[in-house]
Amino acid sequence: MGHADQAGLVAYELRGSVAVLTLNRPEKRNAISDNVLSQIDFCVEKAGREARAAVLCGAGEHFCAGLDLAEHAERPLLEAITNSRQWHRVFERIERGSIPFVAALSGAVVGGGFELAAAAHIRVADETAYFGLPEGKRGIFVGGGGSVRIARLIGASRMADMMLTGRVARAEEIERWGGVNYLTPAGQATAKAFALAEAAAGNAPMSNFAVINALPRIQDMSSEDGLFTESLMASLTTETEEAKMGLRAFLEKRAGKVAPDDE
Ligand code: 1HE
Repeated sequence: MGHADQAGLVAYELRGSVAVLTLNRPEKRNAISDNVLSQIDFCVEKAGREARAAVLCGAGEHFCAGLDLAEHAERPLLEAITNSRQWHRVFERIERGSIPFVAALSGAVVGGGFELAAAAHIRVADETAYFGLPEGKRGIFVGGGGSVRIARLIGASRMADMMLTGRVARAEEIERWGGVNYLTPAGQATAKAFALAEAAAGNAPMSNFAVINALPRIQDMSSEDGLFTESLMASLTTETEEAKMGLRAFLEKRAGKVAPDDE
């Protein structure tokens, strides 16, 4: 099926330099079917070409109910593996692309929906958000990168608890565990995520690229290799025109100072 046939499953809008991607299947709680996944891929690629940051959110009350279970029930073994690998490829494009993604979370952030959120660089949850990993209850395992990304965010032990017992964590709990970066009142996650994306969009693209691509890889290196890689990245970013302008602007007192937020 061509992308045009699936248009609408993920809404795409470019607002200034920020792309807003909205999972748009509220009647199925934004469950991720093959077509939704391929639309996410298409929109992520488009955002990478024309935006400097992106917001990922869901239409309706729920961010995402995870994998489309109706479709998955029909899948033979080998297809289940290749399908999981496809999720990995698409989420990898979010996590290791060149622009930052901010996820705005409300209602159900469940299974593959949590895995998708974990591939973003910053997560904002409103107070209605709840997080579950019901794979155990469904007789399956995470397949969208959760065992790596969610385990790193909240810890493998907390993730195991959620999967083994069906524990559903509220937004404040997940924030305490490191799974989300910001909490907002109900209905305000997308506005907050957009403001954060706009702030990130104002950075030098090379700096954002380094944060997205070097920082997480350095976590997988030895300290020695990490520090060496950091020096290489630091020298590379310093060579960019943006760095020269940014440093000069501060020294000539044209740039903003560092100050704590008002909130
Ligand atoms: C779905 C899905 C889905 C809803 N696949 N169709 N994910 C889950 O195990 C979560 C399953 N869903 C739920 O627990 C609930 O639907 C919610 C808590 C998310 C929302 O509840 P509610 O009361 O607002 O909605 P609902 O009435 O349960 O669902 C509305 C419709 O969406 C209904 O279809 P309808 O045709 O009867 O109207 C549901 O069947 C449909 N729906 N969720 C398919 N997930 C890469 S591996 C990842 C592994 C996983 O993600 S496992 C976790 C899967």
